[in-house]
Amino acid sequence: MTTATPPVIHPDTRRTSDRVPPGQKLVSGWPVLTAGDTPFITKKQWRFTVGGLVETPLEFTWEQFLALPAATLRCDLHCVTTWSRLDMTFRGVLHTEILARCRPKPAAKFVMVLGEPGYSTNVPLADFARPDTMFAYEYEGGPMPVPHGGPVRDLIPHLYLWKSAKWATGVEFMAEDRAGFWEERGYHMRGDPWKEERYRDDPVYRNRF
Ligand SMILES: Nc1nc2c(c(=O)[nH]1)N[C@H]1C(S)=C(S)[C@@H](COP(=O)(O)O)O[C@H]1N2
Ligand SMILES: [Mo]
Repeated sequence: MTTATPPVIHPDTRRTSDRVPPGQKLVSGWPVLTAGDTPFITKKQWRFTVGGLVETPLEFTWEQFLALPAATLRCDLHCVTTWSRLDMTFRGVLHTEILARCRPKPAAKFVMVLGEPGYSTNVPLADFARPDTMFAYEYEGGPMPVPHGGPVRDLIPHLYLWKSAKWATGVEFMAEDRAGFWEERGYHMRGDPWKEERYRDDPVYRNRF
C-alpha cells in the first residue's frame, strides 16, 4: 500500500494580468517544443536514476516510481518563446519526495535534470527543492502526452519551461553550476520569467539572439 499525501494545489487567485510575466502572451493551447525527435519510451524500458552528491543514490522502475506518494499540482507555464498558459493540472511525484529519499550532501548546490534524447538542463538546488515542483506523469487526469514528455516529465513552473525536462530519466546533484543543453547554447543559467532571464548576458552570448 502507498501512503497518500495531501494534494498540493495552488489555486492562484491573482488577477490574470498579474500572472503573466513581462514579455509573455497568453495562449489557450499547449504548444509542443522539442529539439529533435520525440522519443517513445515504454514503461517497461523506463528507468529513473538519482545520483551525484547524494547520501543514497536511487534507481526506480516504472512500478517503483508509481508507488511513491503522488500529489496534484496546479500551475502556470511560461515558455521563453513568449507564450504562457495558466491553470494546468498535473499529477506526479514532488521533488521533495525525491529529496527526502536521496538526501543531497551539504556540498550539493545545483542539479542537472536529464531527459531523452540527450537533453539536460541545470537548475539551482533551491529552485529544484521548491514544494511546487514535480516529476509529472499525468496531465488533466490522463497520462502525460508523449509529445509533452510522457511517460514522465519534470515541472519547475516558476522558471521558464526549458528548465522542465521532458522524457525525464534522472537527476544529478552537483557542487558547481554547469550549463545544460540550451544553457550551452546561450539560454540563462537560472531562467526566472519574472526577471526576464531569457538569455545569458555573458559577452559571448549577448549578440546571438
Ligand atoms: N527532453 C527534452 N525536454 C525538453 C525539451 C527538449 O527538447 N527535450 N525542450 C524544452 C523546451 S525548450 C521547452 S519550451 C519545453 C516545452 O515543453 P512542451 O513541449 O511540453 O510545451 O520543454 C523543454 N524540455
Ligand atoms: Mo523552449
